[in-house]
Amino acid sequence: MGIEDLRAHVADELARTRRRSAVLTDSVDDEDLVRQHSPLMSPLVWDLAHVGSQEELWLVRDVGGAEAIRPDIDDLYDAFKHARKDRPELPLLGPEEAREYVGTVRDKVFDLLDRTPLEGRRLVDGAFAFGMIVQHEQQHDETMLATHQLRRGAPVLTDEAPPRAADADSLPAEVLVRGGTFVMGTSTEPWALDNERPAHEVHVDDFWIDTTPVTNGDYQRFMADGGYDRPELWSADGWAHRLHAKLRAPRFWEHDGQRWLRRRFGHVEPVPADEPVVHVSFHEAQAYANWIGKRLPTEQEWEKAARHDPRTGRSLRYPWGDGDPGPEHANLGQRHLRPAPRGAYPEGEAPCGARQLIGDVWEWTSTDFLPYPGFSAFPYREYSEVFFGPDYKVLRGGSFGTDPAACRGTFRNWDYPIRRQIFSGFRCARTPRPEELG
Ligand code: AVJ
Ligand code: FE
Repeated sequence: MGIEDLRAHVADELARTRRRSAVLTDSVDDEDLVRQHSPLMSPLVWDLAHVGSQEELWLVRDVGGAEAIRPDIDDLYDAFKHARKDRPELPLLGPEEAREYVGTVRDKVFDLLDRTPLEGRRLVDGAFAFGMIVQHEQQHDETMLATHQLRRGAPVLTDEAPPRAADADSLPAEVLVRGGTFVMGTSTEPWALDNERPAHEVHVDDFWIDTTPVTNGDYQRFMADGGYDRPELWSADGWAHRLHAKLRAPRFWEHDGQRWLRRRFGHVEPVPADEPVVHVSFHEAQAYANWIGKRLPTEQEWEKAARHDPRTGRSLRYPWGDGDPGPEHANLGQRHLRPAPRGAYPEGEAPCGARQLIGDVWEWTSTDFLPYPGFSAFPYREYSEVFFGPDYKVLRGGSFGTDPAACRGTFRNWDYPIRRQIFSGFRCARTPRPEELG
């Protein structure tokens, strides 16, 4: 892409992303905008002004070298200074002030975009800082969508039904990925964040991986078989959490005496058996995997299933190849506010035959969030480095709430193993028995 095309592309992405942020914040009234819908989440009005504040810090000040617009509010919107549960008590900008502030910042960013060379990947003159800010806002759009899911009251968001695949019923339950090395991570993907870098070779042994994510129907069989009452299926931490939090079903499920219903953005509906299960914690995913005699995939296995092309030995950008995600490939971008039925998106299939690796639900892996060999924090330690360690588990693939520009075959998300207000699901993997390999 030439520099002028890149400039137009960045401008389009900024504008497109802001339109989604506006839908998420203009669709509720002021009372809902400033309210805390769960102690796990910020008020929506905090996310909105935080998006503007990061854009002011990273682009207007650091890249543009311009004077601060609102130095008095830096602290309020610093995610490290105040826990989410404490944010409603802060003297936050009100709805109108927040909208005006993000608009002022954005005007300055468009001026800056016009005079930035956009060459290379340096913070001061490259396109990366703009790409990072676009992705930061998109990540908050997903966070705000999760807040919408926690909000009580009538539906305010609209969506379309996701597609169904004609061959869904004939898919195998699992596919085999042969052992060997592959290239994990990337050194060339322009908008890849620091934790996805650098590209490095990894050896992975033979493994089976589920063709699709585990569905609600599968998960209900685990529940009906006493899954929530059998400590031997859970890790020690998982079982302690299961008892403490009184878990008995995925988040947002309710039993009406006859059947399971789920709340979904203000709708209450029977749980659809053929949709990937969503709003489960790592601990629940792990218990399910134990129950069915499998395990969660490692992060390395997940990425190999999603990217390795055995015909060429190369790692693809996405399961379907190197082209950007289209609506035919994956359920991304908040077009559908639910996962697509099991087996959807045949055109998004990976070389190994697995489907729905990108989009639909974030998939828990068994791997702790750690740096790749050769990692270097860029542009700030606070994006990922401060989170590395055993407290966070890696999730892969993005969800229906993730923007296509904020998700790649290499993209890494992370969260605490107890979290389930995010759009999290999983698929299982297992090590082959010798007689299965031939
Ligand atoms: C990558 C989703 C874990 O929301 O904590 C947003 C993204 N970082 N603002 C988060 C993020 C700073 C991050 N996750
Ligand atoms: Fe943020």
